[in-house]
Amino acid sequence: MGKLRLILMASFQSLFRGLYKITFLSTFVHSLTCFIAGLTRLFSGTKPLQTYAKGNDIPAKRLILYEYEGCPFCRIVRETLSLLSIEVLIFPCPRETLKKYGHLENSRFRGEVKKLGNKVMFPYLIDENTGKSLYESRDIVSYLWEHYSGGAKKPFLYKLSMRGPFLILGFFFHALMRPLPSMGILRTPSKRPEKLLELWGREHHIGTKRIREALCTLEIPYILYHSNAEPKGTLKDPNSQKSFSNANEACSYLFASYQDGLTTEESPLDYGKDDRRAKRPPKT
Ligand SMILES: N[C@@H](CCC(=O)N[C@@H](CS)C(=O)NCC(=O)O)C(=O)O
Repeated sequence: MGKLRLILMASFQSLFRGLYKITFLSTFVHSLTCFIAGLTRLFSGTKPLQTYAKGNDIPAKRLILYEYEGCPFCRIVRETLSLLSIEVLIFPCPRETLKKYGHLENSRFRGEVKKLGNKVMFPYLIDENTGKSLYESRDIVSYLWEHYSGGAKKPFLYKLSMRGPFLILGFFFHALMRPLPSMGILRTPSKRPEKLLELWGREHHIGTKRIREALCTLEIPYILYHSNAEPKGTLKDPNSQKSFSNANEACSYLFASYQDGLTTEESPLDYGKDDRRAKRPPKT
């Protein structure tokens, strides 16, 4: 990663830290930055595929995804799940540190991925319907199309968003626009809820994204429904019987109810400090 890019990202991080402290600006800045991040991904997956509404190929058992919000490879998998309206059980695996690739010490779910797939890399998808487990975002996306698209055609904008330049643009702008550790990048220690939380929404929907970020940093597992059964951005917590449709309220509730320590606070300048020449795990 170029030094200049890291400096730029660190500057944006400081800028946003300041802006979010100004209460009346905070919601506007959240919305604007989520919107720009979505725009640079061409809002891929936000509009469901119409043919899928007929109910073709719905997985009998819910798919399971280990991922985190700050990971661009996880994003393209979520975009595809959203486009195909597939519900999924999410186990959030934010980083413990930016300094080291695949670091695992206190994380709630990273250890499960290591045990199941033998490497700490995301996204990681498990499909109990076929007994398949997959790393590699591109492989997962192809798998989803092959098994759960009902033979539908890929929409033009979705195909475009998967091309190199848009992947790079999306990655870069997302990192600039949503740079704070608590935006689903680094972990915030939390109490684990007994029952799974539930979230309705689509990829790049602003309210849904903000709630996903909070659930992610707090490592709270949840069912993500890509359906219209509830308005987008609805969060339900069966542990307290509470329901929210406002992202500010939902995020405040999540932190007040479950946070149990401080978010790992690092700057993009820490990226790769402890493993500058770390090798990516080999493809299996
Ligand atoms: N080629 C893989 C790359 C996956 C990858 O490098 N994921 C990063 C997150 S974006 C990762 O797992 N990093 C290790 C970590 O988070 O500690 C893919 O397309 O899925």
